[in-house]
Amino acid sequence: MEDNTKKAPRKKTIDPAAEQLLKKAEKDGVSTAFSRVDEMKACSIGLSGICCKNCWMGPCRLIKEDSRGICGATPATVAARNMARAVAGGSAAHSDHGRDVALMLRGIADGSISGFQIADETKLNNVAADLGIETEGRAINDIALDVANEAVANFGRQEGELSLLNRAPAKRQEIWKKLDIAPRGVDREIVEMMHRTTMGVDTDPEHVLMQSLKAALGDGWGGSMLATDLQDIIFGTPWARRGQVNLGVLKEDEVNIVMHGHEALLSEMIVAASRDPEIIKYAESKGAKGINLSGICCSSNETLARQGVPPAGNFLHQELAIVTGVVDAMVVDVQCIFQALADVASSYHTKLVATSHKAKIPGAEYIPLDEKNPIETAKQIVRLAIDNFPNRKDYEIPPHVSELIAGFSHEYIRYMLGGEFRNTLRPLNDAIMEGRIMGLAGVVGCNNPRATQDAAHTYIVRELIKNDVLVVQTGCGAIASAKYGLLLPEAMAEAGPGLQEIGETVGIPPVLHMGSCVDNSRILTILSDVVAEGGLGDDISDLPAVGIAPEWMSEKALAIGEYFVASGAYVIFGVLNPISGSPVVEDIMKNKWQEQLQGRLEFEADPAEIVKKTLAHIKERRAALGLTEYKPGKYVRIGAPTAFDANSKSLQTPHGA
Ligand code: NFS
Repeated sequence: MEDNTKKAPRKKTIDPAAEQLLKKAEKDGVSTAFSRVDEMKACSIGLSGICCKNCWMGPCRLIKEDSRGICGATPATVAARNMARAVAGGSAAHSDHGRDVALMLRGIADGSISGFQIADETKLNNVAADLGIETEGRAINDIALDVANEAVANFGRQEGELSLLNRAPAKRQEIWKKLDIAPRGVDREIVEMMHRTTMGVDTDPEHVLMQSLKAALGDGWGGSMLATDLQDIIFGTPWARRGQVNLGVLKEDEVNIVMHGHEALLSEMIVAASRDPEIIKYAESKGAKGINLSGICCSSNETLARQGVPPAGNFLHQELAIVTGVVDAMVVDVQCIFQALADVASSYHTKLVATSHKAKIPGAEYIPLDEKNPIETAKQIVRLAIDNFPNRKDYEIPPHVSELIAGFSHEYIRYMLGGEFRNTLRPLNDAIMEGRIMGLAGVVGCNNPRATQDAAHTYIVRELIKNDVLVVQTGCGAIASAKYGLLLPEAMAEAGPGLQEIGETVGIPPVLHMGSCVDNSRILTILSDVVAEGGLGDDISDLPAVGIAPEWMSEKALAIGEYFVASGAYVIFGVLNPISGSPVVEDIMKNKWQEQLQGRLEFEADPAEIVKKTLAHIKERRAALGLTEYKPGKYVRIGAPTAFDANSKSLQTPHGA
């Protein structure tokens, strides 16, 4: 992909709302990630993965294949260790989030946290069954306590295996056993990864990377999966719902609170506090017509999917939201939060509020969430935002808002396809087998200011749906598609004829919003369920499916990429290649992993190439399964004339020809 450095503002994004606010930021003399990227040229040695900073004899820059570090480390060892440490970092972030949710469930169940009830008892019983916990005739709180304790035990377990690995196809579990990468405990694999990559321990690149897969599996099938499942139990399992997106959701006559970060607890509490009649009255007493909540990043995906709170945007919108001048408070917890938010906020009236005991931000107000009584902290924060409402000065709200549908949990997808009593994935499997749906793609991950915001996301998604590939999305990728209307059933007009037929039958969009980044675990569950449903092989690696992170930037994205590979998926990352300095490591991740795991990880900067590789892989998987050859045009495109049209005007296709 083209380097984004030194481009005029309009080239930095395809989003007209972002474009408008970049001009305002420039006029206001405010720097953003979009402008700072111009000043910060990436170090080519660090970027290609061959700078070693693991001890202070260096840093050693291994610019040639025969370069050696002071300890003798090769470029392959260094690139493998850097990748592995990034995966450990990403896995730690998701998993520490999951641990806190498990501790919260325990607190709710034993009564030490007040003000909560279990929102989804069915999910509690289902998760309990997967964890081997008896449910028959037991009180809800007793089941919840056992579920929470078992979840907590998964983090610190020293021996054995994570509980939810049993959701994977049997063949996949065998592969993990054979390669000794079935994680024992979530924490243990991350700690071992950090130990093995410290100076003078594990220097065999293949061996180092194998442990990175084990740590990543602990994220996907452990930390993230528990975060998703337990958040569903506490706050409710997402169900499809309409919503809105983009900076135009901010309101000039209401108190605007933007929730940014990751953990559902904070955002759910702010939602609850903002609905309190006394708080609403307080807002009115300050001249506001109400309290308007919106979100950024994964906090936003969580509250969108469960409460319908609109996202103000994805990762690169965090500073731009403040630049509007109407955000009375931005409330943050952990992950993907720019330190620069405090600087940007100081140029406007916005109060930046840090709420996690794990994350203080210089320049931000610090109001740590009282974990035993979080609603009271949330009310304090909402009042602070209300008090700030009269301090607004000049402002500019871009007019851009798009409609969307979000909330496709795997439970909802099964319900949608089979109804209340026969919930099933059978119609999905049949559609793939018949070739109406050519295959599946998970298009996930971040924005990266080194690439044009949303350009690769939307290009890839559009090309895939055009080719009858059903797309599922999470994280900032899902918000990207939402901004351009791709999460609406109407977007089926851009889909291929086979996918359109499915849309007509089930009423779904061609792109399904499955939640936040920890909810990538929902994709693991659904892929396993598709395998279990039958007719598409006996492992995730048999499925005509690909994972793509077109605009990634985070260690968490690398962890997700690796756990999908370890689960048997072909995964492609866009923008840049963090291991390009070592052809040996590239070969391991592509070819060796293909041999061992029937999954591989590739870095490909060109979005057109990503589409090509995706479609080729899907076709190849279909052929291996002996499925009907994919023939575009075999099915009827919505609105196209049908055989009936020639004879009878009354039998036109549903939208009329
Ligand atoms: Ni995912 Fe969610 Fe967005 Fe990237 Fe950050 S918010 S956890 S890491 S930037 S998709």
